Amino acid sequence: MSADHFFRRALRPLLVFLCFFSLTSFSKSDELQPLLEFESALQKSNPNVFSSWTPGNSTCSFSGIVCNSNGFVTEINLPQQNLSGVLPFDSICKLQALEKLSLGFNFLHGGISEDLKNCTCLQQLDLGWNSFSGKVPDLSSLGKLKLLSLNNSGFSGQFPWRSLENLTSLTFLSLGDIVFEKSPFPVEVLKLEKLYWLYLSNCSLEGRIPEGLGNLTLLENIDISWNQFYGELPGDIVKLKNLRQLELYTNFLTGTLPVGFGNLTSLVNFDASGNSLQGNISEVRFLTNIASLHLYENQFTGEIPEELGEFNKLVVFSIYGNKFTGPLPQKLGSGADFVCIDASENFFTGPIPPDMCKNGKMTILHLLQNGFTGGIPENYANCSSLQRLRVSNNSLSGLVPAGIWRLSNLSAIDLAMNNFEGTIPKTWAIGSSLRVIDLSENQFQGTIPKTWAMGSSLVIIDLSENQFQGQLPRSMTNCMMLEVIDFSGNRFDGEIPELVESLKGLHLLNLSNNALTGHIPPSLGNLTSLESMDLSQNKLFGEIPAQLTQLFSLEYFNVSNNRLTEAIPRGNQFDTF
Ligand SMILES: *[C@@H]1O[C@H](CO)[C@@H](O)[C@H](O)[C@H]1NC(C)=O
Ligand SMILES: *[C@@H]1O[C@H](CO)[C@@H](O)[C@H](O)[C@H]1NC(C)=O
Ligand SMILES: *[C@@H]1O[C@H](CO)[C@@H](O)[C@H](O)[C@H]1NC(C)=O
Ligand SMILES: *[C@@H]1O[C@H](CO)[C@@H](O)[C@H](O)[C@H]1NC(C)=O
Ligand SMILES: *[C@@H]1O[C@H](CO)[C@@H](O)[C@H](O)[C@H]1NC(C)=O
Ligand SMILES: *[C@@H]1O[C@H](CO)[C@@H](O)[C@H](O)[C@H]1NC(C)=O
Ligand SMILES: *[C@@H]1O[C@H](CO)[C@@H](O)[C@H](O)[C@H]1NC(C)=O
Ligand SMILES: *[C@@H]1O[C@H](CO)[C@@H](O)[C@H](O)[C@H]1NC(C)=O
Ligand SMILES: *[C@@H]1O[C@H](CO)[C@@H](O)[C@H](O)[C@H]1NC(C)=O
Ligand SMILES: *[C@@H]1O[C@H](CO)[C@@H](O)[C@H](O)[C@H]1NC(C)=O
Ligand SMILES: *[C@@H]1O[C@H](CO)[C@@H](O)[C@H](O)[C@H]1NC(C)=O
Ligand SMILES: CC(=O)N[C@H]1CO[C@H](CO)[C@@H](O)[C@@H]1O
Repeated sequence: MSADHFFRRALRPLLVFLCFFSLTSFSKSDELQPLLEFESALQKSNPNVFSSWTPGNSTCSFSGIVCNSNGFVTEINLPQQNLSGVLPFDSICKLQALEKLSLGFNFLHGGISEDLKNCTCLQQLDLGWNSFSGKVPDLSSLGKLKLLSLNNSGFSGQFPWRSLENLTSLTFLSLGDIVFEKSPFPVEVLKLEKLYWLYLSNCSLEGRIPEGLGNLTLLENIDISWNQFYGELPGDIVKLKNLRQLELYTNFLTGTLPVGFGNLTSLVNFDASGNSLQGNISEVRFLTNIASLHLYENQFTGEIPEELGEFNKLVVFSIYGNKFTGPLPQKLGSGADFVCIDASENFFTGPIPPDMCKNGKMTILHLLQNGFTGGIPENYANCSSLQRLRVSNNSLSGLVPAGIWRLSNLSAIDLAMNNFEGTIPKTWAIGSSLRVIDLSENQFQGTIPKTWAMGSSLVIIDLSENQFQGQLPRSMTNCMMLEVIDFSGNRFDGEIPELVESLKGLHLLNLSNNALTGHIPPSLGNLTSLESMDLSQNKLFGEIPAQLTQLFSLEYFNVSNNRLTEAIPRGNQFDTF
């Protein structure tokens, strides 16, 4: 950046002078007409913006207009003004001293005419976030451009990549989120030595990423995500010592992180997720400024370097869906305002790092499907910021720290497929944000409090395959948002409670493999959204209530292995089961 600053300060007066030198017969008064044409093209969309744009006022006092000391218009600054209409480039480019056209975040439509090539003094062309159409015209006469921002502007077709060859002053190039014609990586970019910003995300690029990016040593941001790049990362990117953000996600990249990757010590955000990268990430241990590290859905192997536990800026760490092994660094997250970890679907072993919520900021703790052992560290019992606690399919065991059940911001608690034991506290007041409780396939035992979950916003309750006993709670009859109730594979006894029609959204009711007795309540016929009802392997008796024939959504119905007198009511949709 310092070189760029120098460039701006030292050369700006000279450029202005050069742009003026050619204006022989042009005078200030000639600038009113082009501006009024600009106004009339856009005015209807937001008259307020143009209230000062009247012939009675000096053009230089029009809102959004900046003039130089000689009274010539150098800037049109009207970003985020809800402007719509077609830009009259024939008029705009009559403003022969125009250096900056900033109209991002509007609703401009139509195309850019060839007249743009007359805007030869332009240094900043900012038209991103608009609804233009058609191709971007040749830009090679805009040799003074430093900033070209067209991201998410609606253009299409082939971008004039060749023009970039002439735009050697460019420091900021943003062409992402545009459906261009497919193109290989534009090699013209490799000559733009002043670039610090390169945003080419989601703009139909394909093929290999060439060597040469490493020469653009002022780069601070490279975003080439959401393209179809394949092959290996160019080895020379490790020369980009100023790089703060490197976004490579959602491509088809293979191979390993290049040798020397650890030299990118300025990196703050690194996202390589959704590729097929492999090898270890041992060089990441040098990237001590990293705040956000996304490597999920790749083929990475090896251990997470112990040094990541010392990183005191790391707040988001997402590495799910790889082949990592070994333990997580036990100090992970302890030195930072750590917010989120997702290390699911790897082969991690060892204990859960205890201090990730040390600063009370953590919201997501996802460690599903690994080989973690030990318990849930006591520290998380006072992590009141926690919203999602999901550790299913591990080898965790022991008692769940009591405070966990009381965390009031939790929306999901998923402890399934572990060896947890103990009881559900009698006083567990389900927080209003809790949607999912999955305790299935553990060793939980004891009874469920009668008024448990009363009036909550739960969507899924899965307590299956534990050793719970006693009566089913009556309370969930008024959990209006419930979609899944699975209490199967426990030791519940007593009768099935009346489940009233407030459970309109219930899709699945599984009470199988318990010791339930009594009749099947006719009120189950009120659960009109039910797709699956399994009451098998209990001690139910009597008849199947005729009301159940009203369950037209039912696709699975099982009442086998009970003591019912008649298996299935005749003459209804159950005949098909
Ligand atoms: C000049 O612009 C101001 C708003 O900035 C407006 O109130 C005023 O009416 C304009 N003057 C004339 C003569 O149009
Ligand atoms: C643009 O429109 C939105 C929605 O109508 C409005 O909230 C906003 O204030 C407008 N902005 C300007 C600068 O007029
Ligand atoms: C550009 O400027 C030249 C000379 O001022 C003029 O003749 C021409 O019509 C303008 N427009 C285009 C599209 O070249
Ligand atoms: C672009 O640059 C080339 C080589 O530097 C030059 O010959 C050509 O005139 C330039 N094009 C325009 C339109 O300025
Ligand atoms: C890619 O860009 C197109 C066009 O702007 C947009 O519609 C789409 O949502 C973008 N995709 C992503 C993943 O951002
Ligand atoms: C990068 O710089 C090296 C050394 O200055 C040079 O040999 C090479 O051609 C450059 N690569 C590109 C693609 O410009
Ligand atoms: C990383 O930086 C060190 C020290 O500056 C240097 O010796 C080494 O060659 C660099 N590695 C790579 C791969 O560029
Ligand atoms: C990581 O991979 C590199 C390159 O394959 C290898 O040299 C290094 O020993 C590996 N480091 C660890 C800790 O496995
Ligand atoms: C939780 O309690 C432990 C021990 O009392 C304390 O060190 C930690 O800072 C607390 N965490 C939060 C988020 O309050
Ligand atoms: C549990 O994890 C194992 C691997 O550890 C995996 O094979 C299995 O599919 C997972 N089970 C479920 C139900 O996700
Ligand atoms: C629920 O079903 C029972 C038995 O079929 C019926 O008598 C009752 O009216 C229904 N309840 C509601 C609230 O619809
Ligand atoms: C990421 C990026 O380059 N975003 C740019 C998108 O366009 C707007 C308006 O031109 C710019 O302000 C952003 O910087």
